[in-house]
Amino acid sequence: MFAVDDSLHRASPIHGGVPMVVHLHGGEVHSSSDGHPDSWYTSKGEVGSTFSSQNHIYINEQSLLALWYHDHAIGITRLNVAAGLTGMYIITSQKEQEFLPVGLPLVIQDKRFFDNGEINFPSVGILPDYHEQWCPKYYGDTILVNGVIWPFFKVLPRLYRFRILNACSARFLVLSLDKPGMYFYQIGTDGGLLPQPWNLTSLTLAPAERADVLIDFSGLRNGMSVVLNNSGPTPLPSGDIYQMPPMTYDILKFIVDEEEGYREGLVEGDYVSDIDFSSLLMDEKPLSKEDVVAVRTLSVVEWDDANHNPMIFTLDNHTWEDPIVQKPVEGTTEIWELVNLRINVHPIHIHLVQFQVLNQQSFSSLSYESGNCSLQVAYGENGSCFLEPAKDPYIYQRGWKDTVITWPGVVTRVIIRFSQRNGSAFGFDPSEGPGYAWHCHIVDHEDNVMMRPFVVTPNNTLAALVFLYRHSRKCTYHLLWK
Ligand SMILES: [Cu+2]
Repeated sequence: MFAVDDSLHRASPIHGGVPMVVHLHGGEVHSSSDGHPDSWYTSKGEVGSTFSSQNHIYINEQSLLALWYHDHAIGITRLNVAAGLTGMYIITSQKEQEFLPVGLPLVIQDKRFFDNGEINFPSVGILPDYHEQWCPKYYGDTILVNGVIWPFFKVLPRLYRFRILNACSARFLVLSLDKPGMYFYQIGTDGGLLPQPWNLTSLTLAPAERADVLIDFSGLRNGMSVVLNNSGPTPLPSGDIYQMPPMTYDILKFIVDEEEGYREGLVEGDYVSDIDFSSLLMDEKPLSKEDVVAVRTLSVVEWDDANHNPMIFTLDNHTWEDPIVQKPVEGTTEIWELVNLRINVHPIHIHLVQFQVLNQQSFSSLSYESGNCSLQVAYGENGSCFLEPAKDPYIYQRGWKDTVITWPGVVTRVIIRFSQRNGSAFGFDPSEGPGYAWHCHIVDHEDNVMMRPFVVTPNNTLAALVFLYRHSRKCTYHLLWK
C-alpha cells in the first residue's frame, strides 16, 4: 500500500507480503503473544526471528480498562498503523456494568488523503540520501473519529461515557468542548479507573494515551450542539497552533436530539456524584518507594544532523538490536527515570505493566551534556543541573499509566511493579518467550529505533508460590504455552 524504507532496520520478507504482528497495548500477556517486533509473519509463511505462533492468547484478567491493538512489526509499524491496523479493546465486568455502561469508543486519528480518497503517506523522506522514506513525524491534515472525517453524533440531553484514544502517529491532542461550563469528567486513564473522577476543561492526550470520560449534555436543549475541539500544537509544546491545518481543530460534533439520541453509552442516574466508583476498583496494593529495588536512569535522545534534521532516536543510548540491559525481576518494584535530553516531547510506552508517574523535574540539558553539572538522578531530585524541585505530575498524568509524556529538558520518574495492579503475580510466566519492548509511541520514532527490548527475570524467592498459583488455575492457557 505504501513505499517501504529499506534504509531502516525493518521486517523484510524475501517473498513479499506485508509483515505484521499485533500488539495489545496495555495488555498483560505472555511475551509470545505480545506482538514482539521480531515476531512478525506474512501471508506467504515467512516469519521474523522470534516468531512462535500467529495465535495470540489474551487472558483478560487485569483491571477494567480500554486497551487498544495495533501492528508492531519492526521498522514498518508506522506504515501498518497509518494503513488502518488499529482498534480499541475494552475489558469490562458484570459488576462494572451494574454501575456504568461499557462506553463508546472514540478512536481519534489524523491522516492525509489524495484527491481520490486514498491515504497519502509520504514516499520520500526528509533526508532521502540517508533514509529513503522516513519522516520524523507523520501529521495528517484531517482528523477522523472511528474512521470518519468530522462525524456528528446524536445524543440525548444526558450523561454519557466515552473511551477516548489518541491513535495518531505523532499528533498530541489537547481536547476541549466548545460550550462554556462543559467538562470532561475523567474517570479513568490508560491503566483503568481512578478512585474518583476529576473534571477537566481540557484534556491532553499523547499518541497511545487513553481517557475514560463522562460528558454531561443534560444542560443542553433539543437541537443544540457541542463540538469536541483540538488545540494541540504541532509539535507539542513549541508548535504554533495558528499553523495547524484547519481540519485538525474540529474533531466531532455532538447534537442533542431527544428523539434519535443514541442510547448506548448512557449513564444511569442524573449526576456524576451518584456513581460509586470506589466499588469498581480492584483491591490494590499501592506502589511504594519503600519497595523499590532498582532505579534505572534512561536517556531519551534524538540525534540530529548539522541542519537539525533528526537522523536517529535512541533510548538509554542504545538501539533495538543492542543487547538487552533492562531485566527487572518479576514482582519487584523499580523506578525508571526517563531523562529527555533534547527539544522534542516523546510519549514512552512500557509493555506488560501499568505504572504511575512519581514526579517530573526540569534540568539544564545544555549544562548536563557539556559535563558542567550533575543530575544524581537515582532517587535524586538533587544535583546541580536541576532548575527546580521535582513537581507532582500534571493532573491528567496521575493514575495508572502505560504511556507517559516525557517533556524536553525534564526527568520523568515512573514507579513500576512487575506484577498486576493489585500486586498479584501475572497468570502466566512473563520470563518465558522473546520478552517485551519499551519505546516511544510516536510510531515514526519507534520505527527509527527509539525502542528497546526488556525481559522479566524469574523471582526465585517467589517462584514456589507463583508456580502453585499458576498451576492451580483451571484455564488451559498454561498448557498452551508449553
Ligand atoms: Cu519519540
